[in-house]
Amino acid sequence: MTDCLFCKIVSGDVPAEIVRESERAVAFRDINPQAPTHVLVIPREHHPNAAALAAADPASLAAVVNLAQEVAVDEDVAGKGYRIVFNTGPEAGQTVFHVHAHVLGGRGLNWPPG
Ligand code: D5M
Repeated sequence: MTDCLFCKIVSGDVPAEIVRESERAVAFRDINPQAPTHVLVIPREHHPNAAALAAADPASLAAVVNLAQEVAVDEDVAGKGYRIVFNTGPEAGQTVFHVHAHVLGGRGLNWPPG
């Protein structure tokens, strides 16, 4: 998609601190971190949200979750626990409509989230 910020990160047209990549997914640090570990994991292909990705390309959704786990291991948060969040829709706080998993860890995380 030409006018999508995260498509531009995938293509390299917008810089990002990429921490891991796989054939189907890319992981990069969130520009506004909410925890010591805050990485976004996205599929290379454009889909607006997690449900749309699951319907169109379930293997890429699995690739996003697998890359999130690899990031958690790299960041040393997999053992203590981490959170994967897919904000879906404006009321949930989604601001970028290229599906992304927030990978959050490195501190105690409250429940329920705000
Ligand atoms: O999450 C969108 C997230 O994307 C939000 O946490 C900020 C982050 N963001 C926005 N622009 C960038 C760039 N250029 N690099 C890295 N991270 C970025 P949402 O769930 O849609 O609110």
